[in-house]
Amino acid sequence: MGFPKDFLWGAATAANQYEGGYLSGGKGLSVQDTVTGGDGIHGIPRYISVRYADGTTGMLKLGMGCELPAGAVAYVDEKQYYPSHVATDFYHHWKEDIALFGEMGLKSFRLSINWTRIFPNGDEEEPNEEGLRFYDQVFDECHKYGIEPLVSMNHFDCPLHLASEYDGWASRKVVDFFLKYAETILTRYKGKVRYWITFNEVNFLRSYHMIGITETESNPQKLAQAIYHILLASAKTVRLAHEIDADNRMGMMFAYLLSYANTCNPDDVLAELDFSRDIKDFYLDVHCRGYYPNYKLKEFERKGIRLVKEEGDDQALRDGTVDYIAFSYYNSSVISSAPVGEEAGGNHFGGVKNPYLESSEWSWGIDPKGMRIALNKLWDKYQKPLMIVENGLGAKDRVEEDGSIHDDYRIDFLRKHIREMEKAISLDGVELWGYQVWSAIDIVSAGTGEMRKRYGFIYVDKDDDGNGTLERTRKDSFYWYKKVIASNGEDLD
Ligand code: BGP
Repeated sequence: MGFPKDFLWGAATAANQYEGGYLSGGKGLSVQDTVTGGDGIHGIPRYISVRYADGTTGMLKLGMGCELPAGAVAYVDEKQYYPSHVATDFYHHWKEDIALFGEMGLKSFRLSINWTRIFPNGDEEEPNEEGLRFYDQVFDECHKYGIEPLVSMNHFDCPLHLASEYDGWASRKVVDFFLKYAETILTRYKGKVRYWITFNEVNFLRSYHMIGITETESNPQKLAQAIYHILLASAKTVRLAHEIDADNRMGMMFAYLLSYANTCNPDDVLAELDFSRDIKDFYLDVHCRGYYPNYKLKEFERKGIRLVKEEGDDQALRDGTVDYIAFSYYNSSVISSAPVGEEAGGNHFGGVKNPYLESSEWSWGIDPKGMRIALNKLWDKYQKPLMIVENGLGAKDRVEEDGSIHDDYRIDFLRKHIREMEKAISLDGVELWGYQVWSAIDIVSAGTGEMRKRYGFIYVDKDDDGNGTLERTRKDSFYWYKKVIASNGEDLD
């Protein structure tokens, strides 16, 4: 019973939400550096500052249906506030933060490498040594505390130069630029990093601010080609990583949107099947089986999409299947064939509101049992080891007069999910390598750009407008998780 002895209890972050230092140490601009802050609770969206082909500029609202027209590029407008520029400043606090992670007893720490810290424009011949040195220090410091780094090569991040000059991932050249970046970091950090993720939430990589391509909505052929390039780059990276070090454990990462059919009406069941295939199964099938599934090929046929491939590509996909499946799990969704009732919120997709579940302040349905279901579905289908690399609660925290933060709601959320995870291991026999809570420390929200939507075990003094001392304070959940880890998941009180 219980968790395996070497279970990776950890916590996660992402460079564009945490690192800051956006132009320090030779770093170049990333598309994320052109995205403003927002306010999810008050419905204030995030914007990208855009320069159009005719030279005019404007602010483009991010969200469903938003796209940059061909020829448009994003830029940094000095009058705007961009949360990624400082974020919660890991760049200048890494020593202090890793010491706190060590104190909490983390066995693993998930972070992403900023592509533009290593290749500022993305297409240089030589990497930026100062950027490489930064992560050397970070990984060495992690090992000092016995923390295993778990590294995402790409977390919603594309060099701005690649977006402006090549139309991002729409260009085949970007596959080679990414491989060069991957080879550089795999070689440099050999022996320091063993657990890798190629792309974060690969099933959400569809918009300009993540993959740097224009016409994401109006040109399905171009989007399908860009996604193909990403999947190909990922597969080639897996193969390369195994060649560089047979000890490397290569994972793909996707957002597990567990979905239920709204009723037993076969139309709802079919709608759920379509949704699942489109939003998650397709990506898993390619990464785990090494080829495009028939339902996707048929969809391409119907839509008149023809992928442009090069010789050897099919083999590369087959050779690059992953060693383990990493996924984020926040909420489940309900799918209906016809519009009904109230919409739910969620990690990129809400669906119909589930009457059996409670919701977070941001209306994400809380579904711990869904996590057990997700683990079982994945294990049954692919028989590959699993790793939960994001799970957590975004909530507003209150700092008491004495400086303490009583985040019992977060503890309650995590406790319920850990119990279900334990059942999946001990009752269902799922092979689970680890659990990375989102997030190790407070960072900027990816969806809304807010600071007030906090996930961390450690509070960072900073508000939605960028004001604050950046001082770090342990929350109650910090001490609680420390106990959980020390007891290998037995003491959840
Ligand atoms: C996932 C992303 C993370 C993270 C998390 C929480 O989709 O991989 O980057 O931020 O969701 O989402 P949010 O920050 O929008 O609350």
